[in-house]
Amino acid sequence: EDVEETYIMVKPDGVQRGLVGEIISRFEKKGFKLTGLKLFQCPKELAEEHYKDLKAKPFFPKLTEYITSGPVVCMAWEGVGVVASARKLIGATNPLQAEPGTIRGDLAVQTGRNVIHGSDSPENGVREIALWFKEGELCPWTQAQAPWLRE
Ligand code: YYY
Ligand code: MG
Repeated sequence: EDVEETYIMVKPDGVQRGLVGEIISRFEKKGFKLTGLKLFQCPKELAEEHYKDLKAKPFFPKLTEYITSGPVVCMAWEGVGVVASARKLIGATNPLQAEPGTIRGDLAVQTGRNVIHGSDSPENGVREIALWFKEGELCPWTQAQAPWLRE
């Protein structure tokens, strides 16, 4: 099995609404391993680089304004199948379409305030973690519960 890494970020609305603990808790309980965590005020250039594939979209200026409107919580999570699994835990982009039980389905109502980001592929997981974390900010460690999560 391939161990993957994914970049997860609580967006400014999630921080302002006091949802950080709740969101981290869902990934912890699932059994993934946290390897990076910080509260961070994102500069405009970084928001634009992170969302560069959406540059041509009409909502791009509002999106980068939203992401830079307050501190975000940046996280790196590691695990087998973590990229696709995190996307399932997060739910659909439009929170009104997100299933109950997902983070967006339970905690948000609008696409422009959908509280969380998660990488959409293993390649983007690697790219985004390198973009948001500096050398030395990530912390490799051995998870004591590992043998209780996987045979
Ligand atoms: O990966 P995910 O966050 O679920 O959606 P993307 O299609 O990558 O879009 C990134 C981000 O852009 C989305 O979380 C909210 C915002 N956005 C928007 O404001 N309006 C849209 N119609 C589509 C996306
Ligand atoms: Mg995306």
